[in-house]
Amino acid sequence: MGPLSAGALFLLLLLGACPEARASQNCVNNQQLLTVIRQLQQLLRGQETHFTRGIRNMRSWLAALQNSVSKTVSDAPSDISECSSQPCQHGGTCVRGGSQYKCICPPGWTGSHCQHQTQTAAPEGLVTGDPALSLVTGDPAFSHVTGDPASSHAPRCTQEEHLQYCSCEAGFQLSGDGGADSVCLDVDECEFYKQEGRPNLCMHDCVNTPGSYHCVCPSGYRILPDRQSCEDVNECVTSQHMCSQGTMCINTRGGFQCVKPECPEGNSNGSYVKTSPLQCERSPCPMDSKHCRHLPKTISFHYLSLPSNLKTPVALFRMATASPLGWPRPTSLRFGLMGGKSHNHFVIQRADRRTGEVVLVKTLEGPQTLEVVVDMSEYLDRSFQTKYVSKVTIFVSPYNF
Ligand SMILES: [Ca+2]
Repeated sequence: MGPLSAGALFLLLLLGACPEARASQNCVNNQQLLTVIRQLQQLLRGQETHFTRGIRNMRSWLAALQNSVSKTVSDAPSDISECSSQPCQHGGTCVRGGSQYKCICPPGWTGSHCQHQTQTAAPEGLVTGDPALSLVTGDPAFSHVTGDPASSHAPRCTQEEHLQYCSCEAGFQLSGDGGADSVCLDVDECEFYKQEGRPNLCMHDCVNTPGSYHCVCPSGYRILPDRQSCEDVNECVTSQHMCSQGTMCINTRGGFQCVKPECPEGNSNGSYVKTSPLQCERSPCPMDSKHCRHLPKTISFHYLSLPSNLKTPVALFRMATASPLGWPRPTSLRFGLMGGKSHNHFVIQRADRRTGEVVLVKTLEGPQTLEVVVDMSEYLDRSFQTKYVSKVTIFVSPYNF
């Protein structure tokens, strides 16, 4: 046994962050910087959505305003009793409102006097009615026609003198050059924003719908109230997992894992007992067994869930002694990577005098699972005292979130 009791020392593992005051300044700054960068990215995404909604609202508002202005120009009657002259054609109903009247047209007819058939081609001299969209005319995203009949319809047109003004509802755009055969075509927002240099509308996938779009998340994620971002579902707390008895549920990004940490099998040199679901402790060594004293005093298990393509290098976790160094405590510590699957993805470095830090140095693309084993040995005047081992399993999501 080393000079320290198990209670005098603990293994500090900081998963995915280094918030401790003891952390090296460098690590804290990098982590804080990453947090700020992520917050800024989130803010940008919010702004993009806000901007898109703004454009949509503006289109809607302009279309409504144009209709209203056109009607004011062409509908203004000289006499409020004009309804008696039956101004509404094709079975339209004349309704008085204040000093004006209005025609409520039957299906298939439009215009201030129900004089236009809605499916009839617009006459020459037609003016496109949606200035907000003129900047994107000619964009392939706006001439997209699907088999869905809801993705195109006749424009809303009003007649003024010899000119016909046509407009489309928000989310639609007049086709072609706005000529006689023009129809209102659905704007494929997903396609439009997929093009280079334009922001992503959705964190994962975008689904175009007639007049609009919506975002969808992959299985294992839920959409957030911003209708754009995806958040992992924690199956372990929602009881959606099917982990059998004796196994532990570990939440991962986009899923979950059932794990069963096992202690090494005992032999004549030493044996282990499970002291908690995630820790094994070596049984006391015989007085004369030097080999036993070199076995890890504790073996602890840790699980991390990471997104794909995390920017590297990034510190993933730390291992430290809580006790101050120096007599009668250990005078020095040594840290090492003991291998484990894909250990070449990691390096270990000193964060400070009593803390080791495991750093991911290769970009990981999911889905994949890695394992890294870290050991920390205590020395007293260059003489080995005790070793502690942490086994870290890393689950990498197939997505960047
Ligand atoms: Ca999950």
